[in-house]
Amino acid sequence: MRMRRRLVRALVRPLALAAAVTALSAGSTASVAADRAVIGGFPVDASQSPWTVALSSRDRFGGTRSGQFCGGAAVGRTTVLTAAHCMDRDVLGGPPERVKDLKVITGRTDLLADRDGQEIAVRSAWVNPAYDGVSNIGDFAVLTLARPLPAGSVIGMAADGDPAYAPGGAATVYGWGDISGAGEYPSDLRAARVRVLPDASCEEAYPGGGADGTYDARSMLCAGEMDGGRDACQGDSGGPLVARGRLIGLVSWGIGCGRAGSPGVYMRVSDIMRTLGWR
Ligand code: 4AZ
Repeated sequence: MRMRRRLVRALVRPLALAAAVTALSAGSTASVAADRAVIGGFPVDASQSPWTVALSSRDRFGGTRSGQFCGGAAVGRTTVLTAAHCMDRDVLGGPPERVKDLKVITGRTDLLADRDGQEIAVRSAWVNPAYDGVSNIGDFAVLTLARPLPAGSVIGMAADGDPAYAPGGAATVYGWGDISGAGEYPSDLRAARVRVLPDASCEEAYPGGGADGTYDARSMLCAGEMDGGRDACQGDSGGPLVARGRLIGLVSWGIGCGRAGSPGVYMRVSDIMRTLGWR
């Protein structure tokens, strides 16, 4: 495991992933899966967060966990927000339109339960052209689906000035990502309760200038626990951070997962709305 990394990777290691799944299904790490989560989380049913979708390509990531490699948040019946870095060439092996089986999965708690929920093809992917993989600024993309998601799958976005962004407030992050920071991918959806943190916490943790990203308070949101323990991790990228029932963030980056002094960094949804002219 790399101790320091600029996270910006979805699941770029399908083989490590397959090994982790084997370990989980063999039961050797089942207790870890049972009591941790995202990092420090708990299991949730897909019906409790119907706007949390999995991004999938079995061609690219293998079929065991339904091809899941990132998360996404449904903000319209045919519109899903995710992270731009999930659409990177080094994640997908080429531009998204070349990934013929790129889909979102809705209504499936357990990625091993291939028949649960629905798989909906991605018709087109718009990747923010201003995304900068060094600072991590602008890490979002908009997926347009070939068919609508089921009714009730959409979450409202918190506009600029919404109290849901206030530091100290409770928020929840959802995903199928690494539960330990060591490449242990669960098959079931999980969630972790975190807090919205002051921008200063992430400005201190991520001042920029090195190989790590740079925290930009205008377009990013800082969340987690200063003592660590609850956080998003690899494979959760693009997925939702929700407060007061509204979408406030998309999982983007951080150093490591759940480490004290290194909170999670999210794309700030109000700034995505501003950039897209959605208001
Ligand atoms: C990742 O690798 C990643 N702790 C996403 C979020 C966080 C860390 C890593 C936040 O995609």
